[in-house]
Amino acid sequence: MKKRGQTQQFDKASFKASVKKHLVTTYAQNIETASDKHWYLAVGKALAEISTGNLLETEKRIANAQTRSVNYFSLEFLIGRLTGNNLISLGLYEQISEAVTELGFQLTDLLEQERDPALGNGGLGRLAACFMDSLAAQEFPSVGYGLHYQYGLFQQSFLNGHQIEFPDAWREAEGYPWEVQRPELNQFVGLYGDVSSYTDDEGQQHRRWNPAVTLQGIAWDLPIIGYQNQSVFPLRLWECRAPVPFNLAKFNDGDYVGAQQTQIAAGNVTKILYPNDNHDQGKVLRLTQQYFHCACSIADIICRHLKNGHEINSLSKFEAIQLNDTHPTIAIPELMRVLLDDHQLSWDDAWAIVSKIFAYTNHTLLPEALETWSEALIGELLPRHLEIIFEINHRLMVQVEAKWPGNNEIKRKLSIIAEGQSRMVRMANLCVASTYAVNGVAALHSELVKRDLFPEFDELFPGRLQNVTNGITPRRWLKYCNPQLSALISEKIGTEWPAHLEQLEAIAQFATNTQFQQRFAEIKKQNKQRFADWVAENLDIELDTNAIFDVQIKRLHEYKRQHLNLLHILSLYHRLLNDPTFDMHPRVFIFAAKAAPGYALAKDIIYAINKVADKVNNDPRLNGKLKVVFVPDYRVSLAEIIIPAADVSEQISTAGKEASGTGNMKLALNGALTIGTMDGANVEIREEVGDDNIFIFGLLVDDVEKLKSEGYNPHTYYEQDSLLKASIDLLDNNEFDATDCAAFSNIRHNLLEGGDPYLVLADFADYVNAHNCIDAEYRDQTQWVKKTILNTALVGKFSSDRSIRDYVNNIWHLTALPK
Ligand code: 26Q
Repeated sequence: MKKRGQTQQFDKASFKASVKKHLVTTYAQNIETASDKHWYLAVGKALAEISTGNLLETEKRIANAQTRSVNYFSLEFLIGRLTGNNLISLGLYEQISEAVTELGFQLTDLLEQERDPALGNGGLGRLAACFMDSLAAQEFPSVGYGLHYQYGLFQQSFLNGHQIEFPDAWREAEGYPWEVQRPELNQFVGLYGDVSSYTDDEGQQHRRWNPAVTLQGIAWDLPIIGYQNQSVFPLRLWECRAPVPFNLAKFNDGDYVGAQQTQIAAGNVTKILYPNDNHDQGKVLRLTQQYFHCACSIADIICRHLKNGHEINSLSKFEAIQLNDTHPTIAIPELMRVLLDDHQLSWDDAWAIVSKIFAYTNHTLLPEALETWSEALIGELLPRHLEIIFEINHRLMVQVEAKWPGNNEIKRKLSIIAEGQSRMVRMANLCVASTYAVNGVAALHSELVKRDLFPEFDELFPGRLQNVTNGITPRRWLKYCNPQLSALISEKIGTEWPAHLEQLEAIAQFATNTQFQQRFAEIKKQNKQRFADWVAENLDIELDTNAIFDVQIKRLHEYKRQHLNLLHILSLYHRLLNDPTFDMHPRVFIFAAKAAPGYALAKDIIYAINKVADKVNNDPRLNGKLKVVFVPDYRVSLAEIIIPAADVSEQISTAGKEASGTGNMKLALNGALTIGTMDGANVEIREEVGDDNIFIFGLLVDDVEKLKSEGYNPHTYYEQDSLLKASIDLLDNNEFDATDCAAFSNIRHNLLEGGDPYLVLADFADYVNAHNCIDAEYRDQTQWVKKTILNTALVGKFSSDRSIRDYVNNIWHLTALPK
């Protein structure tokens, strides 16, 4: 047998020939005149030749290993640019760089040509991408299933401070070089129609769904390349098209245009990613997307299982399905339907399989984000699935009755169907009832899932509710995005750490070593300069790299409290102008965030920050001590240059609201100190880095609940804290915006008259205090640098490799492919 090496065999001459071939034959460009963009595309295609070969090899190895695979179902995969990262995984970065230089280009320039595939909103989608990377790095058999959206998350720009949105055609005109179609895997999907009964030859009663509409699923694979191990696993994305021939009857009637109607409708299904984050809207098209995704993916899994020579009854032995939040929940009744109606299994046999295949990850406790679908809508779109959901619910209610006889209150709470004006299907309840494991995404969050969200389910199904703390891939979020720090670390502790992040602990011993501190600090400075150059070039704002770079980068949401950060900035502005004794180290506040297009207050907060930025950046009275930069169009590739440049990481959600956060992990890994509440994974970051190396402030989860139940009144804080009053009043006196103060007064109104639902005012004083500590401690550079080194050293736990091993050991029960 051919031995598989650690890194890819490489022949520079044939690679260069392949690039040229693609330039001419795939992209129809002349070698002499082709642009950087076309050279990038051709390099991508030449590399994809290698990864596609390895993908097929890995597929065979999995089939031969006769082992269990996990199928990660997610409506979002926020993978970021692939080329640079894949070069690292292939172990070919240096060689390709050389080859590209010989072709007359700089590899780094070509890599800048790649658009981010923005097939996700934020944390949940990025988590899915990190998990795929870690599955491949550790060679656990896996497939990611998602949607091939034509347009990813909107592109954001600012017009007079207001967010405006543009469609994101991430594949551009030429297509994405890394993707490959798999026509033999295409699927058909039904929708609408009715359900009928029939009796088979043996006198058995069956149900049959007769869909009124059929869609076609086109399979596209993106390669997930294992870190220096040559295994490649598919991220399989389904594109929806109308099946050909479309409406033949109409076509033959001469209604050529009418015959294409269905094609137009089918084209809508995967046209666009919904831009909501932590908010459910209940749109038919969204449910159609979810079902389309699940039907294609379930069909693909079963095809693979049967093709590998297995019986349908052994499905759960070979396949696990992880549901990334409730978004793909409809896969549960879909698999039941296929087993019952297509494979004619009994309910009990089908349920025995289904209830051993699915596991569900919960990412939120926010009520507005818990998905429900109207019974009427599901009944219309998926009539057979509604019947199956009713039957699952009926059996659940029988179990509840057995455990709590006569207790209708618990029945009402646990029921999959919520009673009310219009009956709703609760997707989270369906998940908990049908899966063998449910997990939260950080220790605190998982406790709250048990204590507040599903206490009775926890009693009914002991052990089902678990925790798997999130993680991030160290390949993209340290090795790739921070090459200088990576080189320094490798120099000290060897080169194995990207695959074994716990080894970083060994650099803690250098935290007080003066020479190491100097080099660490110098690298931070250079990363700050790299970002400052980017800001100067793209936003025309000059930044001083001696200032503290204070970073809040994440979706814009009230619970994340960008407006608390804004109030603190206003307090500094107020003090600089009104308190002659006030001194502060220069600070740059860096924001990047997209607001959901329909989220008015979130957009007002963006506008207000932009207006404050305009003013403070140009106010000579501030002596350059205060700068505010709102970087437009936040995306993975921007995070890759902001994160290594950060001194301070803002993780300031109201306690109990942020399930985990993962930006907190990326920033700490790159040596930023966290200012944060006791929320989500901040709690565990504090545990790892120690209290001296993090700035914790604010109410705890229990304080929040107590304060709310006692009747929280923001006015008392406003009246009693003069700095808070001065800061809030700045929102209302045309200081920053002479023309349109609506945004400012909306924020003020939300905080004072609107009841301040996220307790911004209650946490303000403690937040300001924590910032004062940061200011004081930053001035002692020796101490500060020591703390930043310890942050990098002590966050190895947050590698997504560890998260994946937790899933593997406690939930999926997989074995890695043999070497
Ligand atoms: C739901 C219904 C209809 C349309 C869209 C949605 C929708 C889409 C995306 C609902 C939620 C999301 C995304 C949620 C999300 O990103 N949650 C974050 O997940 C991270 C990974 O676990 C956590 O770190 C964050 O704390 C959590 O907010």
